[in-house]
Amino acid sequence: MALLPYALTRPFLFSMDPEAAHELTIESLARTQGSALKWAYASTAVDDPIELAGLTFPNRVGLAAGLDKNARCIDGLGAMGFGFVEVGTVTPLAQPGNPKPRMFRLPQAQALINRLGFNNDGLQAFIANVKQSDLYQRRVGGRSGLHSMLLGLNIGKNAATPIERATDDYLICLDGVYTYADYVTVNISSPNTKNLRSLQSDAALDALLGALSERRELLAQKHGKRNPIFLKIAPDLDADQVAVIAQTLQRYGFDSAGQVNNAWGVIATNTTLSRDAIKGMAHAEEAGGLSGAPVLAMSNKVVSQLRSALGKTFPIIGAGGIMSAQDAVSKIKAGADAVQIYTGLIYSGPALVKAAATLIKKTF
Ligand code: FMN
Repeated sequence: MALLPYALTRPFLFSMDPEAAHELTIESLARTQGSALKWAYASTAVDDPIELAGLTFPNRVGLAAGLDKNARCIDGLGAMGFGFVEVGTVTPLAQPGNPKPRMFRLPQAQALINRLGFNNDGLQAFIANVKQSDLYQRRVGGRSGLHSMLLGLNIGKNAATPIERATDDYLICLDGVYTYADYVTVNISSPNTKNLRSLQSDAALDALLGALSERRELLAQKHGKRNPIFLKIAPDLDADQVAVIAQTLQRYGFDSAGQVNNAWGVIATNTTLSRDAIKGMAHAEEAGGLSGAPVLAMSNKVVSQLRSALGKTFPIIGAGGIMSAQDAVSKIKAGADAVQIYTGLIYSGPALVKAAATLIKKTF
C-alpha cells in the first residue's frame, strides 16, 4: 500500500477512522521499509545541504514529530526524501493517551484536530526501535549510508508526572535518547498534556533549560559528541511571550562573544488551540490541537518574531500548515532555516516532500 500513488491511497484512507488509517499506514510502512525502500532514498532525496546547529542537513524538509511516535518507521519515512526525520514524542514510561476517538479530520479546512495525549510505548521500546533501524545499523557499522538524513528524537513527560517534576522526565529521556540522536527536541508545547505549556513561561523555562544544558555537558563528555537541543514551542503565544522565550534561548544559545554556540535551537510551532479559522465546521469544537492549513500564518508569525529577536544565525526550524511547496517557501521567507511537515503529508501525500525540497532549492 505504501508504494501506491497517493491519489489512489488517499480516498481509501479517508474512508476510515483517522486513527485507524494512521495505524494502518504506520504498520504498512514498518513492514515494507526493508530492502526495496532502502534504495528509494538515494533517488528521492533532494540534495540541498545546509549547515545548522553544527549539523549538515541534506535538505531543508523534515518530518514533524508525532507521526511516528514509537520510532517504528525511520527508514520508510526516510525513503520519502526527507532531509531529517523527527520521531516521538516519547515519555519515560509507556502510556495509553486519551480515550478514543481523539483524532479528527476537517477536510474543508485541510486540517486535523488531535488530542492523542502522548500515547506511546515508552523510552525503552522507543530506543529498541531506533537501534533496529537501518539508519542506525549503518552508522554503527561504519557504512556510509544511503541515508545521510538526520534523526531527531523528541522527548516529553508522562501525564502522571506532576508538572513540578517535569524536568525529571525530560532528563530521563535525554539520558536515554542522547547517543542515538543527531538532535533532541524538548516538547513543551503539546496542548494535550495538562499544564505542559506552562513550561514555556519565564522562570520554569529558565530552570528547564539550565538543567538540560548541564546534563548535556555531562552526556557530551561521556559520548564524545555534543548534540544540539531544539525547544518546540506553541503558536498560541503573544509577542511578549515569544520575546521571553527568545531571551531565555539567548541566555543558553550564545557564547560569551555573542556567537551562536549551536547548543540550542527552536522549533516553531506545535498545534494551536485557536478555532478562529474553522468556526462552524464539523469537529471544530473538539478539544485538542489544530494542525494543517489554519496554522500556517500563525506559526509563520512566531517564526518571524523569533528570527528578529534571535538574529540571523540562531537555528530555527519552522513547522505548521505546510500543505504545498509554496507554503514551505513562505516559512523559509518568514525566517526558518528548515521546515517540518505533518498534516500536509496526510492531505497531499509523500510527493509533497520532494516538491517542497525542490522549490526551496530553486528559490534560495
Ligand atoms: N508534535 C510533537 O512535538 N509531539 C507529538 O507527539 C506530536 N503529535 C502529533 C500528532 C498529530 C496527530 C498531529 C497532527 C500533530 C502532532 N504534533 C506533535 C505536532 C506536529 O509535529 C506539528 O508541530 C504540528 O502538527 C504543525 O504542523 P502541521 O500543520 O504540518 O501538522
